[in-house]
This record gives sequence, C-alpha cells and structure tokens, in this order.
Amino acid sequence: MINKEEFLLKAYKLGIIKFGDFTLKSGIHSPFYVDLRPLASSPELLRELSNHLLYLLKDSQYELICGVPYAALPMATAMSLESDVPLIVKRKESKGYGTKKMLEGIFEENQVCVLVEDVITSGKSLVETIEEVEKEALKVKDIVVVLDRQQGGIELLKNRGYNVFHLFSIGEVIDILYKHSLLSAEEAKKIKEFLEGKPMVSIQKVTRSSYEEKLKVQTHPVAQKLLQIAMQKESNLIASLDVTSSAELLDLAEKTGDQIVAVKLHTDIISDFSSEYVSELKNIAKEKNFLLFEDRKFGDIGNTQQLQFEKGIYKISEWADMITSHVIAGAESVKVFGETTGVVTIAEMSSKGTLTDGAYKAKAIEISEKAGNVIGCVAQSKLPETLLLFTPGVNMTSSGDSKGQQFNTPEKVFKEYHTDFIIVGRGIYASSDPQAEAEKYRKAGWESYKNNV
Ligand code: 5IU
Repeated sequence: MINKEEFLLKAYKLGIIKFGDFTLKSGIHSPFYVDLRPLASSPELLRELSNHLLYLLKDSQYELICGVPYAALPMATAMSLESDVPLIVKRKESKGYGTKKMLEGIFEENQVCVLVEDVITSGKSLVETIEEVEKEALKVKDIVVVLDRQQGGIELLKNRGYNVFHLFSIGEVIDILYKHSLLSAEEAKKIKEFLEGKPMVSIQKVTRSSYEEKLKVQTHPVAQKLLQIAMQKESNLIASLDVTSSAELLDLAEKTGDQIVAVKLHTDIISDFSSEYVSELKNIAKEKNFLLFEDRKFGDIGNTQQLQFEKGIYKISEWADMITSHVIAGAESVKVFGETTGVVTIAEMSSKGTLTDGAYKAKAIEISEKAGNVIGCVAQSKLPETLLLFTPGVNMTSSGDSKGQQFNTPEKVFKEYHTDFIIVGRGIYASSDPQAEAEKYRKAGWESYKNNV
C-alpha cells in the first residue's frame, strides 16, 4: 500500500480537486471543487483507496459494507473485494415496482453495516442513508469517508453516536499540495481563510425534535391537538384504561384525566356499553382536556374496516378522536377512516415473538407516511420524524407478564426510541392509587422527554 501522501498526489493528477471560483449547489462560492468519481477510472488507485479505508476500520467489527450512492459505490465495491466482506447496495430511489426495496443484496436483521462516503460536507446525505439502512433493521456504528470538507458533517454524525473515520480533511489536502508546490502560498492561504471564515453548517439536533418543533410540521388537526395538550399539561402520557365496566372506566378517566393527553380504549371489552357512557366519557374528556383514542386495531379490507368504524353498536367514527389500525391490508384500507379522525398505524408490536419485523415495520412506515390521515405509528423503535411515535409496553415496576407482554421504562423509550407518547395500562389502572400512579408516569415521561430533547 502506498502512503496517504503519495496516494493523494497520484489522485490529484486524475483531477479530483480543482481550484478557482466555483458556485456550489447551495449557491455559495467556493475556491475549490472536489469530485472523487474519476478515482474509479484508475483500478490501481481505487484499490489503494479501498485498502486505506479498510485500514481506518481495522479495529471495527462489521459484517456488511454499503456505499452512499453514487460516488462511493465503486469504493465500497473495491473494499468488499479486498476484504471479502459482503456488499449491499443502496438505491437512490425505490424501484417503484416489484419489491420496492431500498437495499439490494443479501443481509439479515441486526447485522452491522459500515457505510462508505466519498466527501462529507453537512452530513445530510449520510444521515439519509443511515436512516434507510436502519429501517431495514441493520445496525450502523462506523462510517468511513474519503474527504472531510470541514463543514460540520463529522460533528453531526458523532453527535448522533456514530464513529466517523476520514482519510483526509480538506485542510490536510491543501497542506500536502502546497508542500509539493501544486498550490501557491497565496492560493493555499485563500483556501484556508475560506475554510476558517465559512460558517459551519449548523450542527443539527443531537437528539429529537421537541413537541413545539413537531407542531410546526404536523398538519393533521388531531396531531396538532395532541401536541398542544402535551405542552399545556407537560405530559406525554396516554392511559390505557383496559377495564370492563363503564363505571370503572369513567371513574379512572376522571381520576387520571389531569395527568394525561389521551385515554386509550378497547370499547369492545366494556360489558355494559351504552350511548350514555360515551357521552359521559366525552364530557370528562372535554372537561379534563384529553383525547379519546380507540385502540380498535382494524385489520381487514377497507370495506369491512369502514363498516366496523362507522356502524355496529359502537359507532367509533362518531366519538373517537384517534384510532389504531393495522396496515396488513395495504394502503387503500387506511383511507376509509376519512380525514378527521387521526389514524395511528401499528408498525411494530411490543409482545414476544411478534411478526412485525424490520421489513414489516419499514413497509408500515411507507404506507403511513404517504397516507394523509395517519398521524403516527405504534412502534418499539425510532420512526421518521414526520410520524408521531406511540409506545405501549411501558411499566416502571414490571418487565413483562405471562402472556407475552414486554415492558420498558419511560426513560428507555424516550432515550432509545425517541418516542412521543407513552401508553401505560396496568401500571396505572391496576394500582391501588391510579391518580398518584398516573402522576408518577406523567412526571417520569415528561422528565425523560426533557432529558432527550
Ligand atoms: N398494546 C401493547 N402492545 C402493542 C400494541 C398495543 O401493549 O404492541 I399495538 C396495548 C395493549 C394494552 C396496552 O391495551 O397497550 C398496554 O397495556 P399494559 O401496560 O397493561 O400492558
């Protein structure tokens, strides 16, 4: 392997960096322009480069290599050939037919994938690629880049917890070229000044968006209402009142109403359901300012779901602010709930052995993002920021039950999943003092949110 400096000098001859006055995509003028694509025209240099990049990763453990399209694809391929580590290929856009996969290749859930990028500027395209790769349930820990333009990208990714290795920084490149008289002192100075004077691309959020920020991007009135209540009450708690008599439910709604943003219901378990019960519940919801969230988990073809939603004895469409629905029947089936009820789709379940694996979750997210009436998903891991995340399976004193439920603490779900709303059932209604317990969960949920925002 030739050393870094020699490599750079040879690569320079291919025209990978040019000096002058260039207008970048962003509209700003830059005294240099970098394009590493010509490296693929030299098999010798591409191989050298891949060995340098592999060397940077010598202490890393990974099972797959993935290049950020398109410039890094040949680099990632060369690394794969040199290291015998399998390659996966990320598409720039989904095929729109067939499997609509964004990642091509053979891989399994939880495999660790290293990402390869040619030039890092703000880090935005890497963040997008990381999201795609993580959506497929792969793990990303290490990222290797050839050139850092020193504009905040590395900091952004490090802040998000990734290790970023880079072969060169632009400053280093300038020094080497100057040393070999490929740049005049004046040019080198001009570029250095440009690098120093240029405002860093602002370092993006380390963690998650706040409710205030989410309110600005959420367009569905129910999502907006939910976020407003959360901010007013300093609560992200949804009480799942899974009791079987209307009196018990109304009593719990009254007792926990001040602490919560919504009551989650399974109306079909109420043995004495009546329209009076519904109007009493609506009154409490109005008085205490919380939403009614029917956890019906629709899971049929559109026509049947519509009947279940509007007809029968429950007439859910008449009183529920929000409902849950599976997306198992495809995108069309979700449309039947109309525009005014907030739909929360089931992307991932909390129970042991659930069939909602990474691939299922990715498809559920895709449907949810495209549907105008879906405000978020139920899931046990991160979602794209455009969807609100609802996480059940939260309990501060138990780790599960004998029927497959698996519990996490509020702290964990806010920190690791960036959840927006926790859903707590038995933790509240099965306690001897539901009101005090709801306050404990409200406080724990709010503090965990605050710590991660
Ligand atoms: N619920 C889950 N897990 C899921 C989904 C829904 O627990 O994946 I989708 C519901 C079931 C119950 C409530 O109504 O959330 C959780 O109640 P407990 O906190 O009592 O387990």
